[in-house]
Amino acid sequence: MEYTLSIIKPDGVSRGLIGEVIKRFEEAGIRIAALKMLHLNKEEAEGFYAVHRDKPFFDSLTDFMSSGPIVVMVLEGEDVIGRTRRLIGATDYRKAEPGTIRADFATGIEKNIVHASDAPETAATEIDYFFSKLEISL
Ligand code: FUP
Repeated sequence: MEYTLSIIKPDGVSRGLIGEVIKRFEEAGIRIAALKMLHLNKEEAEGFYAVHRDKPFFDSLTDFMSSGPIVVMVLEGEDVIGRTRRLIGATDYRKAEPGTIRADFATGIEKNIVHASDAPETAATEIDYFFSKLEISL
């Protein structure tokens, strides 16, 4: 079984899309193994997106990610990393496949509703960033 981390970003939470995103995951047969809401401060958002530290969009991205509450989840399923990425769609919502979460709801490259890990190594690091072993129901 595979695990991944997904985040409903501040725009998804403030627009009332928590249920919609979770419904899409569950209807695809993906199991929620852990879930919580939190509000990152700027430093915590910078830590999460540390790989993007040198990118021109880093400051704006971490301002946005610390601008309001988010919902973080551990998702479980076979090939869940790839399946979740396909459900959310491309980073640039204008290039996202029709029917994906980002194609349906994103309003900008930054305000794209949801995050999901892109590979097994990043999934492990990102899950570890938010959850202790005790918080994940196996
Ligand atoms: P993704 O894995 O699809 O979330 O995309 P990336 O890891 O490449 O980017 C992380 C976040 O940075 C994206 F969700 C949105 C933001 N971003 C920008 O704001 N501008 C860009 O040009 C690229 C990404």
